[in-house]
Amino acid sequence: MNRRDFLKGLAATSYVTLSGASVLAPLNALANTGANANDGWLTTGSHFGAFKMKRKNGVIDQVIPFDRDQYPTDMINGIKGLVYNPSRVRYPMVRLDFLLNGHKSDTSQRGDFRFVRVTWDKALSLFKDSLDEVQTKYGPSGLHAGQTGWRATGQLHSCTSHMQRAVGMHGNFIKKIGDYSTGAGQTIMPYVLGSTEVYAQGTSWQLILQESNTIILWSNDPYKNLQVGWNAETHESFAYLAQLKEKVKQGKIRVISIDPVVTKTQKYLGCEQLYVNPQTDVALMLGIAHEMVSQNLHDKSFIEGYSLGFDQFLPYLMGESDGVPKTPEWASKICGVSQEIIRDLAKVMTAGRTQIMMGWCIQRQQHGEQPYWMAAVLATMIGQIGLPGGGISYGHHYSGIGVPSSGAAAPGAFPRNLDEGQKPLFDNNDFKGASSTIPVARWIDAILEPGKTIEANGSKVTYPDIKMMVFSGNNPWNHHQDRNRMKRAFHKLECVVTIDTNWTATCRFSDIVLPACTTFERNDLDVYGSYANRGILAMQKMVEPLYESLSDFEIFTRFATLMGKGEQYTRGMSEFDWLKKLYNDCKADNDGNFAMPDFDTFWQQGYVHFGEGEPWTRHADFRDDPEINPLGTPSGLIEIFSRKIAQFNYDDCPGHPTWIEKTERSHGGPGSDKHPIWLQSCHPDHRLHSQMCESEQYRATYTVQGREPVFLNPLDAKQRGIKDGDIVRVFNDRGQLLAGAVVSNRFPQGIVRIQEGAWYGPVGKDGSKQGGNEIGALCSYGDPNTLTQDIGTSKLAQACSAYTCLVEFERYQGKVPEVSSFSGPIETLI
Ligand SMILES: Nc1nc2c(c(=O)[nH]1)N[C@H]1C(S)=C(S)[C@@H](COP(=O)(O)OP(=O)(O)OC[C@H]3O[C@@H](n4cnc5c(=O)[nH]c(N)nc54)[C@H](O)[C@@H]3O)O[C@H]1N2
Ligand SMILES: Nc1nc2c(c(=O)[nH]1)N[C@H]1C(S)=C(S)[C@@H](COP(=O)(O)OP(=O)(O)OC[C@H]3O[C@@H](n4cnc5c(=O)[nH]c(N)nc54)[C@H](O)[C@@H]3O)O[C@H]1N2
Ligand SMILES: [Mo]
Repeated sequence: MNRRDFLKGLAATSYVTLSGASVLAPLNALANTGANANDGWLTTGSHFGAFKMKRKNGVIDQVIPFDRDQYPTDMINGIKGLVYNPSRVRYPMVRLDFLLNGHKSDTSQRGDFRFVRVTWDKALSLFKDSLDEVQTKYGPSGLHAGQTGWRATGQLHSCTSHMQRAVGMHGNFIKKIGDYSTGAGQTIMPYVLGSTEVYAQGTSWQLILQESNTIILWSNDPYKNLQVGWNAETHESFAYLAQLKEKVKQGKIRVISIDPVVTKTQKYLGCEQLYVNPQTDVALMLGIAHEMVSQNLHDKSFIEGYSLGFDQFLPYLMGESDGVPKTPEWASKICGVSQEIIRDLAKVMTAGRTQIMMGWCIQRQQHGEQPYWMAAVLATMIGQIGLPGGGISYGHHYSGIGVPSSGAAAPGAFPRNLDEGQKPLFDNNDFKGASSTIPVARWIDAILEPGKTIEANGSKVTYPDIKMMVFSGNNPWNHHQDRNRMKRAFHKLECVVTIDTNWTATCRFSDIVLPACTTFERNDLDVYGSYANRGILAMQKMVEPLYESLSDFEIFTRFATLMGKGEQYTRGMSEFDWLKKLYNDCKADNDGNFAMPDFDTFWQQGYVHFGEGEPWTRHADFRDDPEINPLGTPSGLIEIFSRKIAQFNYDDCPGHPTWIEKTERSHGGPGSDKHPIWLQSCHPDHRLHSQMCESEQYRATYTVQGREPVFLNPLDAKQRGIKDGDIVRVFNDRGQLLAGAVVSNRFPQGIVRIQEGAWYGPVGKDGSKQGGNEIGALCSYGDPNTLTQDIGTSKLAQACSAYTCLVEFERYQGKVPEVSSFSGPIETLI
């Protein structure tokens, strides 16, 4: 959507209105009378972009894009529903049996959704009592408060920092390493190219548009995924995608999307799609590499001058080491791409300037390290790494990577850790021989098997015995895999505390739930444009916190005060004192380089602009002189063979990129005789993960009979007697869900998509919300993580493998239960 279309649409449609009367009534009662009581337009920002909001009678009335945003996302239509929706957590609440029996409660009831309203004082003292009990009985290895997630933007209120600083003032706890997004990629790439690559600034789009002949979008859907950013998104990448579309049309740049499905980007650009069997890209890459060698197309002098280990890799490629030459013929049988096309790709990629752009989905599967490593080998063989418009990138679909950075210093944030010299109440660092840091996606494993030792990136990790978890700013009952396994694990926890704005499934499986206000109910500031760092944006409070919700800052100030540490926590500063400090520190850092007005002027203007940055080529300095500018690998060169990884001796991640079969794979792979369909749980087009699923009217624009869509191939649907709009049951041995059929040619046979972030809404055998705690419960809305597999990618990264997942589906014949995801808990009085 471009800006003009958006504004036109705004006038034509009646804008988002408030939902049920139950939301409306208390809302009016709590209408804003605070510091920003005057109605009118204010500035704010979010992952979905920056915008102006109009407040009328103390209620958010209109949301329009910030005037610098030329390509606002359609999701702006969901913003109001983030504040006004029936899923809001209104009061502090405690699970019924936990209130009655504390740490001795019946934990199998967790998830039955029965909660009791309590006062803030009661909730916070229960929270502190639980932490006291865990620290006394078990020490820091009993507490995990280290999960992070996508929170809301804002440098001051970033909620996970508040929780971790305050809980850290009470005592130490287990932390995580890595993330769900790029767990495998960020672990393998430092061995290969010397940095995570995934979070590095990439070659500027201007140069790519000028220099590239061919762009390979590999498992990559930037047109969908650039709608959101880690900071307030500028959407500047879309201007470049528009130019790319033009060049594709004129035949000046050839874009090939290698993806099992027709992506949003492919449709937008009108570019080519190359279908590949899911999870088989390494075979395809090996086939291309084999062809390059047999046709003598590879760049031997680049390989010689800039990389290490091609000699060790070559015998594997040619089949001398294992008797299997990785010919196009061999590859074709696995990946489903014809030999002719594989051969042609080897030619096309080496004929002109070729930019390979990897997406991240491909590494969120078993052995997800391999396609990233092998793609780097391909790029090395092509020999264009470090040239503008050539080589390889691992992030052009993310947070404006490829938009040149302004170069200004960004504002700091509220501290996540304790200040120098501060000591926790329980000053105990004894983790009893267990690891204090565990790979991010292995926490459920740890709860289930405390004391077990696993391999991880060359080290051994011994699982702690976790008894209590605290979550803020992340939604593990969205982001983690295999709900029924999670239920079993949660039975072993004595206490779970969640701080959230909404009744997410994580709240549902907690004991203490604390209501945070949304980012639109507090004052903050943020970087405008994550990697672009285009300026600083004021995030002006739109309305006072609804119901009894509080800002995370206020929640944890109260909590710290309970520990006698209120002053230490806030450093004696209020919300506005902090904002002024963050701003003025940034102003000092930019002094002489980027002009910034005084704080009051900034706050009134709502924005400071840092200007445009200079185009830039990734790895150009390395190409220029690899001795003076070595990569961060052990050898300083691209490592096609890694001695370090080889020394780990992992069967599932050897010393050079390798094709390894998966435990579950469609299109003839293991497990496909029983459950023939590959489930891809890609990132949602109309949400940020689970965020905005709660936005009622907006959700209604894409749901089918009130359920999350499951995208199905027409033949697959027909074979099962399913029509567009039907309710479908999707299942495997791990779980089952209901979703609404969207039959579409964009999805080939044997593949379905259910987007991650669909709120888990389990119901019991009787269809009741209270039965949601049952193992095997049906998800009434369509959360794909009801079905996914909870295994590590390999002994190297131990990362999330959500895309190694097979399912079957059928037309649902039973009595259709009500969706239980969005209406909040069953309130109980005692
Ligand atoms: N099957 C499958 N699973 C996946 C993925 C996949 O592709 N497929 N992708 C994975 C990836 S890459 C990621 S990044 C994760 C994302 O997983 P998460 O980061 O956990 O997802 P979010 O839904 O963004 O969760 C953020 C939570 O913070 C809450 N929140 C927002 N603002 C505030 C606030 O101001 N205060 C407080 N206290 N809370 C707030 C939101 O309501 C929400 O519940 O999911 C992972 N899981
Ligand atoms: N709108 C929106 N944008 C987002 C997010 C969001 O929630 N909503 N989340 C953000 C976050 S946290 C992240 S981590 C990124 C995620 O970024 P990615 O992980 O790159 O995004 P996905 O859209 O899940 O997957 C991209 C493409 O990979 C393809 N694919 C999957 N498996 C395979 C395979 O085996 N082979 C090949 N060749 N292709 C495959 C899918 O069909 C899909 O088209 O997106 C970010 N952007
Ligand atoms: Mo992510």
